[in-house]
Formats: sequence, structure tokens, C-alpha cells
Amino acid sequence: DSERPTVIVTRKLPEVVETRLRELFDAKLNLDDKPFSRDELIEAVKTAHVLVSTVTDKIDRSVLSQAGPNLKLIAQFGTGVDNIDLETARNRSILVTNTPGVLTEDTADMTMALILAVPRRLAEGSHLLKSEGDWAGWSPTWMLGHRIFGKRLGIVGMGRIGQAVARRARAFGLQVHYHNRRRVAPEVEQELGATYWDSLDQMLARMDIISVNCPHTPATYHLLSARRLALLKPSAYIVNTARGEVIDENALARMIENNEIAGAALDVFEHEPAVNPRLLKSDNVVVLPHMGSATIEGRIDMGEKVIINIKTFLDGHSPPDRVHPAMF
Ligand code: 8YV
Repeated sequence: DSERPTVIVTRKLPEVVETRLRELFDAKLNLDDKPFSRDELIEAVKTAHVLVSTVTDKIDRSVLSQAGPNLKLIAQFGTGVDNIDLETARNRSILVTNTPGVLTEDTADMTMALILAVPRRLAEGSHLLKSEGDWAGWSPTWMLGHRIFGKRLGIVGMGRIGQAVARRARAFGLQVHYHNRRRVAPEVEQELGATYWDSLDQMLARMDIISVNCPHTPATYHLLSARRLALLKPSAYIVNTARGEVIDENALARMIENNEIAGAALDVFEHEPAVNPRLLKSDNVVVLPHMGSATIEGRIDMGEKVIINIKTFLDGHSPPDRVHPAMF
């Protein structure tokens, strides 16, 4: 095995993926799935040729500064790469790849579920039956939520996932609006029936539901700041399946407490796995533990992408899902 490149995998992956990794490489797997400590991560970057990382590995400048001469590729099992200091990796000639595309539809499904969940009081209704069981039966004024059909959805970040959300939203009769760094191609805009807003501020002020679908980068950290959140209508809802850091979570919690916003559905948080306890108190907040892409099919597809990226790289070619710092 000493001839074969060492691939260190930081988390437990689906068995089929692990089996394939073992067949192809000298793979060091993390079978009990305890996340790597900082020391273990440093040890891994010192010895590995390839590191397979996930969102829970904080591969910052100081970790990368201890990388050994062998480390040439970090193959992220995931699409977001905000856990990796891309500039430092580039400066040290370490390539970074990710797994775009294969979790688009699953994440868009979860986003759509969350768009529906708060206005239609889905979690509340379920919780009520399970916890109290004292339902007196149907009533005309019981559990009234708000209509989705015809409302305005503002998508922040119109990449693959944003576009997949737009397609679903359209089928639900939502009017689709979006803000993005760049306007998407006219034919895509037309297909999605989406209206572009150059000004995020102006879009926020006019939407009924906001969905965050952009990556977390230095440019999008607290993009939805206290000032911007305050532009939302008090009847607006906010959904986040992207990254917690894009929203100023404390500002959002304050607005929920003060009824300055109608509700929020959050799959991601600023300090995962910690969840701001202020967000857990209100019926009009639905919270999920970062499940947006969590399907067995998706995880296997992600594993396949990771393997293709590693194989291509080790065969001496440019891996298909190479991440460039400028993309993020
Ligand atoms: C993954 C995600 O589960 O891909 C992403 O960016 O946030 C999740 O869907 C996780 O990142 C795996 O690393």
C-alpha cells in the first residue's frame, strides 16, 4: 500500500462509497464518524496525499500552514466550501474540488418544503397532535395559515439550487423574483419566469417569502444584515437552506421575538451544531438540523463525484469539479 496515494477521509460515508474508496486508493476511513479534532485534522493534512473533507472540518489558514508536501488535493464531500480557506490552499498549490450538481434537486425539494412549512403551520399541526392529542376536531377558524399561491418569492442567489427552487416555486403558483451577483441568461430567466432585481434592498422590501440559496463567502457573510432584514415586510417569511452565516442570526431572532417578521424556516445556523436558543421559542420558526441534501441517493452521488475528482487528479488531469477562489 505504500505505493498507493493515501486518501484520508474525515467522516463516515455511505458503505458503497467507502468500499470503492478502499478498492481504488490507500483509504484511511473514519468508521466511527466522530468528527476530526483540530489536532487530527492537522495530522491528516501532514500525511495525506488527498484529504476528503466535509462541512464540519475547519480547514483554515493555520491548519493548512501545517500541510505536508504530499497534500495536493482536498476533495470536499459537499458543495459549499466555506469551511476551507481557499486562498491559502491556492497559495500552497493545493487543489480543492467539491460536488456540485448532485445535491441540487434534494436541496431544492427541502427548500420548497420549508417555503410551505411555516405559512401553512405544518410543524405546529403535527406537534400539536403528537404532544397533546386533544384535538377537538375540525373548525372553520382552526389552524389558519397563509396562502402560498400567488405570493412573491425572492430568491437570493440564482445558481443551480436557486434555479431548481424557482422551477418548483413556479409550479406552486408563486411569482418568482431573484437577486444574484450577475443576471442569469435571458433564456434561463424566461424559462424560470423570474424577475431580476439588481438591488437586493429593493427586492427584500417587496417580497412575501425570501429564500437564501447563495454560498457563504466573505462577500455574503451577513448579507442579510440587521439593516436589510428590517426592510422586509412584517408579513414576510424567510427560508434558509444555504448557510447560517448569510443571515445575521441574532438580528433575525430579535425580529421574530418582536413580531417584525411573520416567520422563518431554517435548515442551517451560524454556529452549527449550536442553535441559537432564541430561535427555538416561537411557533413560527421551523428548524431542521442541516438536512437539505440528506438523501441516501444524494450522498452516494456525492461520493461518486469525490471519487471521480480524486481519480482524475491522480491520473494527472484537471479534476472536473475544481473550485476556484473567485467562484466563491
Ligand atoms: C452537505 C452542504 O451535507 O454540500 C453542502 O454544501 O451544506 C450539505 O448539503 C455537507 O456540506 C457535506 O459536506
